[in-house]
Amino acid sequence: MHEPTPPGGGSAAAAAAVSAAVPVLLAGQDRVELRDPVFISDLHLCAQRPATAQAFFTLCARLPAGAELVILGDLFEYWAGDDTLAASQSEDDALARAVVQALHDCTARGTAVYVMRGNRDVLLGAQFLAESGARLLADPCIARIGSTPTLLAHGDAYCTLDTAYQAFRVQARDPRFQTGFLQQPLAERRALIGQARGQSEATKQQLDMQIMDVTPEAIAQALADAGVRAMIHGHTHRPACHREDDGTTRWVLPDWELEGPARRGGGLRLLAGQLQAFAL
Ligand SMILES: [Mn+2]
Repeated sequence: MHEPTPPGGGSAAAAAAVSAAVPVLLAGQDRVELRDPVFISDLHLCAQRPATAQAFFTLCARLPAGAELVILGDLFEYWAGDDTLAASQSEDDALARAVVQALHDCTARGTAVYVMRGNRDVLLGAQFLAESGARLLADPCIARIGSTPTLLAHGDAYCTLDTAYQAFRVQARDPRFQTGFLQQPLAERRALIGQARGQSEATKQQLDMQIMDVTPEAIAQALADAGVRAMIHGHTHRPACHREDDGTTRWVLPDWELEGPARRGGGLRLLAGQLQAFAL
């Protein structure tokens, strides 16, 4: 979905599916109270990464009742639409159902699940939320973690040096673009996303590493707009805790890759009132 896709001649059923896919967002600056949160992002789950998916299932199964699983985008490698959950044309369909089941098991046990859309799964919609029991977080939103108001974001909005990506980001979040895209048959959407991912990988290899990271100006502006001094985001795959001279703190979540020898993954959790990174 790198290029604009004209709306196809969708049937009434397709149009109904599209309207059902438009989620009810929490308001942009809703305050979410988190008491025992576990933050993760950028798992990039797909059938081709079974060990990573298994690590996610294991984490879900171990979360206690009363905890909150907070997923800050790119849970999935890609999301072609919620009709994935009723499809059987790809191994990724079954994986998607298993992920939704794992999230549902969490919510059924009393572990709240919050999901923010990332750039890869920006089309996560109402059916995904209904079947998983997850609540959708706006990007960005403010969470009160213990007593600290903290800005939560996926992070891609702050990579402002990548102007081509920012133009695409605006388009990918345009409801009219999404509606047109979702009216295409699922197989065509998959093909279009596959093409876009191929282009994206090729482009990334040519981009300066600095362009792929957030800019300090964008982060400072986001914190000022929100009126907070702490934030958590993912997307850049550069896990860190940046404690700045101005007293602000910015946590960056790791991506997950558990297939090869270079295993990595983990997140952030609250221990004794302090955020702490954990590795898998
Ligand atoms: Mn991302």
